[in-house]
Amino acid sequence: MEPSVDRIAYPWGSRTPYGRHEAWPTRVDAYLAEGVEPEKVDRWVQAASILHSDGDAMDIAVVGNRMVGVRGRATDRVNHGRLGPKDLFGWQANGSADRLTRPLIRRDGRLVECGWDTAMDRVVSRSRALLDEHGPGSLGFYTSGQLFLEEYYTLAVLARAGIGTNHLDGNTRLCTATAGEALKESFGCDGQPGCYDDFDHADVIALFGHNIAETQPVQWMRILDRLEGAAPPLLVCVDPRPTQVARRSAVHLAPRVGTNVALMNALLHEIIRTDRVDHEYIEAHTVGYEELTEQVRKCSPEWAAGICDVPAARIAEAAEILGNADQLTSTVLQGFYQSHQATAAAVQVNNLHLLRGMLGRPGAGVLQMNGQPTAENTRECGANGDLPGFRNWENAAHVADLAKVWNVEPSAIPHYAPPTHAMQMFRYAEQGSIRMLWISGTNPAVSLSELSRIRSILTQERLFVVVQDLFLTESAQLADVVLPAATWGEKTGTFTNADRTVHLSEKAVDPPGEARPDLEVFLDYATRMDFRDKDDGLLVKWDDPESAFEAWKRCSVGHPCDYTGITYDKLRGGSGVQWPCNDEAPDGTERLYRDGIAWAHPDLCESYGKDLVTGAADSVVEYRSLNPDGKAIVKAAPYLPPHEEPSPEYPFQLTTGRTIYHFHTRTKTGRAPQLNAAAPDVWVEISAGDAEARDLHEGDLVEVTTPRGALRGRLRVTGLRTGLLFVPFHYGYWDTPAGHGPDGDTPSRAANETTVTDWDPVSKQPLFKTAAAALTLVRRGDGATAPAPTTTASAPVRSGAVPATAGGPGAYASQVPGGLPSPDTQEGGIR
Ligand SMILES: Nc1nc2c(c(=O)[nH]1)N[C@H]1C(S)=C(S)[C@@H](COP(=O)(O)OP(=O)(O)OC[C@H]3O[C@@H](n4cnc5c(=O)[nH]c(N)nc54)[C@H](O)[C@@H]3O)O[C@H]1N2
Ligand SMILES: Nc1nc2c(c(=O)[nH]1)N[C@H]1C(S)=C(S)[C@@H](COP(=O)(O)OP(=O)(O)OC[C@H]3O[C@@H](n4cnc5c(=O)[nH]c(N)nc54)[C@H](O)[C@@H]3O)O[C@H]1N2
Ligand SMILES: [Mo]
Repeated sequence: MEPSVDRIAYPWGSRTPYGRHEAWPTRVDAYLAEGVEPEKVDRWVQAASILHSDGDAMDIAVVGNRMVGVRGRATDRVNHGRLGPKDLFGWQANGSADRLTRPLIRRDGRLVECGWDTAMDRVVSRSRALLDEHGPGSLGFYTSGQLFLEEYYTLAVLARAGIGTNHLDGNTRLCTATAGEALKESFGCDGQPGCYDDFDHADVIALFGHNIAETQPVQWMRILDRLEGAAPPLLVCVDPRPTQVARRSAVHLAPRVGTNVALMNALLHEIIRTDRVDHEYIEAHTVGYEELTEQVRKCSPEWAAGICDVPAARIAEAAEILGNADQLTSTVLQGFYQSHQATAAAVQVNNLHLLRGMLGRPGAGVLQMNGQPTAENTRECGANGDLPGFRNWENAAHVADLAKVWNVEPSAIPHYAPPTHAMQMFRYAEQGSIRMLWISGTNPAVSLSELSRIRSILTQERLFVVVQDLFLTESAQLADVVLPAATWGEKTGTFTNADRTVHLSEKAVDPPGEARPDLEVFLDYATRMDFRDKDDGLLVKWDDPESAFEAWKRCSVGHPCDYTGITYDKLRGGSGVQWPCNDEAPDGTERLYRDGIAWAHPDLCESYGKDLVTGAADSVVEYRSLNPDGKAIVKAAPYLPPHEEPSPEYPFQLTTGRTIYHFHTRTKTGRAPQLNAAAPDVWVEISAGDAEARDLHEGDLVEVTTPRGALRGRLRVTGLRTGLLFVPFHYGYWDTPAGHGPDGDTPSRAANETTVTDWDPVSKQPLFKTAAAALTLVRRGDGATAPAPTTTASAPVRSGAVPATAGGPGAYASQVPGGLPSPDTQEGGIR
């Protein structure tokens, strides 16, 4: 028997310690459904995880036409065989009995089943009528960070050059818009500078608003293994909650939410004051250093302490560690990206790396992290608010080049204004100029801010809504046409993780019923709409995943995300490959900017930059005069207070986020028994001090109210900072007894009932992390406990008071090599 571990109780499994600059040992994790012996598996089909941006490579075990388990791929550069809890158990959702198997159309107010012809006819006839009557601007496409590259590229071609609409964006707007924007502001172009291997070499790892332990658990295993090996790294954590990352950090800074820029400016102030600046690097590779020096001159730790409510000495200590690092690796995610100064804050992390010359070598890298598994592809393929291949919509040569690839006139590609961002698309739909919204692979009726508003937009009579999904989600229930999609494991395609690693994910089983891969749906639409190029040839010239991939390669030639050296065959059998991959780099590229900044030249850059306070775009003339030689741009920003501050009526700050066991709106993880049981319902986290002051206790049923709405959940008393409440945003209404919370019989439980319609002026990413809220007691818990995990940031302050989270017999997964997890890495109740 292979050793096995309850991977709900021990999400990170056991340790395989390794020393600095050594290779991370492999550990192959596998889980097979109960009763399935390894020798009974018919075949193992290569894939990668689709439940976060890590890109954990895995094989799917198949018996007949049924998925029965998964196993990590030892040869892959990303995970060296390891899988996280969602990887191990999440695949079960594919086989769920309530999958959509036939298209649905709304007839007399109700959704009824129909055939594909009927459904597509309805979509096509509405598209045609709108094009005739209202023009291309009346059609909008809101897509995902969870489809495959081939699907986004096809969608981008048909929406931009087929329909000719500017209204195409992804839920990546909610997710990684700031990552892309921060990279453009600093380096002139999107593209992740660092990679995961940097964790092997770093002596300091700094995590800015990133709960990597829960949201990329496999990379956290890597960091845990380094912490237990020779020459462990020092961690610096910036997060208001006591995450596992915070618990293992040398310095944990827990700022008031929404004050990241103040904190960053103080850290930069200290780096400059103590002259830990790599002046040679600054001179050779950057512009803008003087402005930054000026901006942070007065931002002492004492100044920031007053704003962030973090001791000045602690800030100085963090700066000391960052300033003394030989090899600094930093990661940034939603604690920075989903707030009012998102881009401004994320750019200051880039500045830290530029100041310290920490770029382009092992261990010296910044990861402006992605969240979703395929968000990178949404961005590269131009299915977000950008043009494909990181082309600059304001640069006529870039548009002409794209037009050549597509064989259309440049005027056929809308570039009269910036591509419309998702928040604006919903505004246009609200106001009536967008009259058809095709939503694929996202569930805005749970994931967008201010849900009462989203529901009222989607249910308008004049708006024709198409939803393409696996399940009858909260959003699908509001649609006019529902298209049943095949997903991961049921279709073939590629996708790219947060460190530019491209994986192939192959079809393992047939989709249920008449469900179709998204690519087929988009191709079918293109055929029915009869989109043509300028020679009257077909606009979309491919007909399957591999030919779509080959078409994308032609679009990517000579661009940062150059895929020309990658083929499906190259991706089979071994490890994923990092772009750029071409003749000069046939095996892919570990790090960007090894030989200086490559894509910031005015003729090459993806963007001419924006003002970090107002978001106003700079002109090409301004950019050329600022950065004629295409160096990195050190861009300064002043701190501005959050838009919504606590008041007597709403005395708390409210932030939202994730738990390790669930993915987003739980359409998959809510249908995987082990994952669902670990965190079955919403909860509300409060600090011990606040709980005591208000005589509130673990398990009390409370209501959280903001000017937008309210939700109810049981209380968990944790070590998060005073004055703050936290609510996970995973819980919508599909598995509650009666309809949508606020309109139905069940009280609402979706975090986004309370969040605000507001966004970062630069990246347009919505503000899910900062709001002000009131808290009231609804009912005493009387011995009940919150349905929150004990293994994570949600651990109760009093361990022992709450039963420890465990998965039991159904959650044991094998690990090779084995060994038992050490209890001291599992703070929070596991004994
Ligand atoms: N288990 C799991 N993993 C996931 C996902 C999932 O749903 N579940 N989703 C994937 C996706 S799409 C994404 S985008 C990523 C997100 O990954 P993360 O960004 O790591 O996750 P979040 O929980 O949204 O936010 C991270 C942290 O931000 C902190 N925070 C809140 N406000 C502030 C602030 O003002 N300042 C600072 N410094 N920190 C703050 C929170 O306390 C929280 O711990 O995860 C990916 N991985
Ligand atoms: N309050 C709050 N709100 C947030 C956040 C937060 O931290 N706090 N985070 C934001 C972030 S970072 C993100 S990424 C979003 C995520 O928000 P959503 O994108 O709305 O969340 P998901 O539940 O992942 O929705 C994806 C949908 O696609 C379907 N799907 C899965 N695979 C396929 C496929 O292959 N084809 C098709 N057609 N459909 C598929 C799933 O069933 C699901 O309904 O939420 C955002 N909202
Ligand atoms: Mo995300």
